[in-house]
Amino acid sequence: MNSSVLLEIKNEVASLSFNRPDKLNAFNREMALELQKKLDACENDTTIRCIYLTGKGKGFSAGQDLSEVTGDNIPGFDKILSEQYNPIITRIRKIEKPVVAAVNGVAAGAGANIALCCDVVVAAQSASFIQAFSKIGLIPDSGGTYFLPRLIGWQKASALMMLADKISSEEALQLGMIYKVFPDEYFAESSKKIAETLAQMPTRGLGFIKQALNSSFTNSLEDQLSAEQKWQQKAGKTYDFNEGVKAFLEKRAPRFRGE
Ligand code: LHQ
Repeated sequence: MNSSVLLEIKNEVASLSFNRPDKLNAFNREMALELQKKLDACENDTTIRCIYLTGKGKGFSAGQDLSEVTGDNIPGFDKILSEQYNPIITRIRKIEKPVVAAVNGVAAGAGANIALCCDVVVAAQSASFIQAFSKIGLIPDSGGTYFLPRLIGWQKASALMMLADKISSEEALQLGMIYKVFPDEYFAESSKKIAETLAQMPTRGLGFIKQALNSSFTNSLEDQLSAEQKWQQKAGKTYDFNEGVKAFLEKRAPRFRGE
């Protein structure tokens, strides 16, 4: 049976592709648990230095598979969030490796918010983003109410969450929601290149940048300065820091190992 999340490793990049294309890669329980399992495998494999998340077919992900949340025997939303979505978001933020979201098509509901919690978010020209939740009486979950106001500001986040407007990748770029947009015909290649570049950089340093950013919006200045001090000390003890400085002084390209 084809897995709902495909894993391919090449050039030290682990590509994870959502694989329910007939449903625009909507998440059923199995797919949410499979994504968690594969994220764990990527975290533990030291040969993987960047994770690249994308979708098979036309969509990135349409969020929760709505056919699983109707009828009499549905699990409570408390269970769905604590078992399926919250662990995906916390894993992506905690993994000390860069995670690139390559949004190849529509990203709706939890699908959009999984993309937005990643470290670098790029989208194809024809992709779109929609905080679809309010259309069915729900609130943005999967970190939407945390990341979106931080990315684009309170007012725009509030309006997008309430109106559930579908916005193009160009609009998302202008709002500061995502990093770059690439033409559809070059999207796979251009987005993968970003992941491959990150995979050759000082992985541990990138992981520390991520940890420092995680605390940035909730810390006081003093606390954040202390956090920087803590992560910088760790960064200064890595092989790659040593190699980076040596290479600079020797006027040659560095050969980082991710150590
Ligand atoms: C789908 C879905 C889908 C099933 C497209 N489910 N089949 C957390 C906690 C607890 C409960 C609830 O949820 C959550 C988190 C959430 O994510 S809530 C938000 C859930 N997502 C949505 O409400 C989005 C629903 N989908 C849409 O609004 C549209 O499909 C979008 C805007 C994503 C794309 O529109 P189109 O490009 O026009 O595609 P389409 O609507 O024709 O969809 C293509 C197929 O995919 C279609 O199936 P069919 O058999 O008719 O070809 C859809 O039924 C199916 N599909 N989203 N979420």
